[in-house]
Amino acid sequence: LINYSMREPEEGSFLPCTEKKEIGLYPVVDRAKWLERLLPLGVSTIQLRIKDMSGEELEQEIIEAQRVAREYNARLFINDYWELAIKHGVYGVHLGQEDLVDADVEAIRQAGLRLGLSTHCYYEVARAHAIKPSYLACGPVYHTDSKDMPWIPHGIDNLKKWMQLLEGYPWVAIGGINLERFREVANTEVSGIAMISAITQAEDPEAVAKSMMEMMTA
Ligand code: TZP
Ligand code: MG
Repeated sequence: LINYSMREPEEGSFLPCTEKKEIGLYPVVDRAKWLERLLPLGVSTIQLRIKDMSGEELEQEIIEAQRVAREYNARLFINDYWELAIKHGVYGVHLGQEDLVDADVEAIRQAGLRLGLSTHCYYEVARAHAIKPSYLACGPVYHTDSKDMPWIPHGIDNLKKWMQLLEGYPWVAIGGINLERFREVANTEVSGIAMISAITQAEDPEAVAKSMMEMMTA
C-alpha cells in the first residue's frame, strides 16, 4: 500500500486538486447554465462534460462556464477538451482512458491545470496512477443510465478496497450516486462525489444539491 497522505509532492506530479475531502460534491453537467444554478448554492467543484457540440458553439460554452466559475471562485474541470481548457485557463481537465491516446498530458501539466482521470478496473488504475493525476475517479459505483458501461458496478465495499490500494490518494466516486445512496458514499474516505442524473434530471436540482452538500459535511 502507498500512503499518499504522507507523501511529499513528487517530481512530475500534477498539482493536487485540493486537500483531501475538499473536492466535495462534484456535479457533472452539460451546459454552462448549470453553473449559474449550482455555484450560488456553494458547489465549489464542477465538471463541464459536453458531448454534443463542436467548434465555436462549444468554445463559447466553455468561455461562459469559465466566466461563471471565476465569479464564484469555483473549480471548473473541462471534460475531453484539454486544448480549450488550456487556452481559457480553466482549473482542470478530466479525461477518460481513451483520451490518453491523443491528449498531451505534459502540456496540461506544464500549463498548471489539474488533471482528473477516469478508471474502471485495476489496469486502468495502474495506467492512470502512473500519470500522477490530481485525482482518480472510480466508477461506476452503482448502475448508471447516463453512460454506456461495459463495467459491472463496483459497489460501496469495492470502492473502499479500491481506495485502500492507494491510501490517501484523492478519489472521486461516480456512477448511479443519488440522494438515497449519497450518505454511504459520503461515509467513505472519498475526496469527491460526482453525479450527472441525480442533479440534472431532478425535479428540483437545487434542493438535491443542497441536501447532498449537507450530508457531505455532516
Ligand atoms: N463515468 C462513470 S459513471 C458515469 C461516468 C461519466 C455516469 C455518471 O452518471 P450518473 O447519472 O450520476 O449515474
Ligand atoms: Mg473523454
